[in-house]
Amino acid sequence: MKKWLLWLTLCLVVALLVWFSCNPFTQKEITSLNVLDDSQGTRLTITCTIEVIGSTWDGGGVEIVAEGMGDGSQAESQDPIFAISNGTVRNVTINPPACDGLHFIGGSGTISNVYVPDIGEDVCTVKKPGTYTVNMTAHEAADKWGQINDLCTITFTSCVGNNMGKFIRQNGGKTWKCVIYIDGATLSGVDEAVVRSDSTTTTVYWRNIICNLPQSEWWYGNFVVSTY
Ligand code: ADA
Ligand code: CA
Ligand code: CA
Repeated sequence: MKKWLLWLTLCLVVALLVWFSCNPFTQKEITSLNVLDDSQGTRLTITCTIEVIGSTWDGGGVEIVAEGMGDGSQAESQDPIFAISNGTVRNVTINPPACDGLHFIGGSGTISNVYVPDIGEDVCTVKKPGTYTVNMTAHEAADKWGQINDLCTITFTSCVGNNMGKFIRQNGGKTWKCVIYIDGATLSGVDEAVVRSDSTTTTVYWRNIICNLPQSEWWYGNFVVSTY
């Protein structure tokens, strides 16, 4: 056989091999980022706190699963799923383990349309002074739903929760004033109180609360309570 024919055959074989390995028609489409798992981009696995600083984090209905951030028990050392300062978190489900929930870390902050089917240590905490708004459905708090550890004006609007010790707790033994608005809450399976505080200057304004407890047991402490 002629040499040039051999070369031609060889080139043809190489060309066919290249074609079959790189053919754009057989290539798989890249459908998701590597932070998403394979359930059609509806699940987001995280391994550290999402810090929302001066921005809006809109999950668009995504479900978060936290790995290595806590076990959702009553251990106090778990990481929050979100830390918010001058920002908004909305439209997200936080699946178990919900660890230490969402933290407000200063300035202003909003939680809107967030769903937590199984609360971890607690579900939202004021860590630093600020003005905050919470609209969330969250169930199964072993003890506290919301925790207030620093000065704030905080509004809970259309919140829903089933099974908890108390809905809101100002940190034990603290006597500084915080201002709490409850603008609609549907609470069932509450064991202890809607709000518990050891401060006499803290003020709770409320309207449209539905709760399994008799109203005489809603407020645990000697703080100021008023409808609005
Ligand atoms: C408990 C604990 C506080 C704080 C709080 C929280 O009340 O005593 O120090 O950690 O929980 O923020 O969960
Ligand atoms: Ca706690
Ligand atoms: Ca906590």
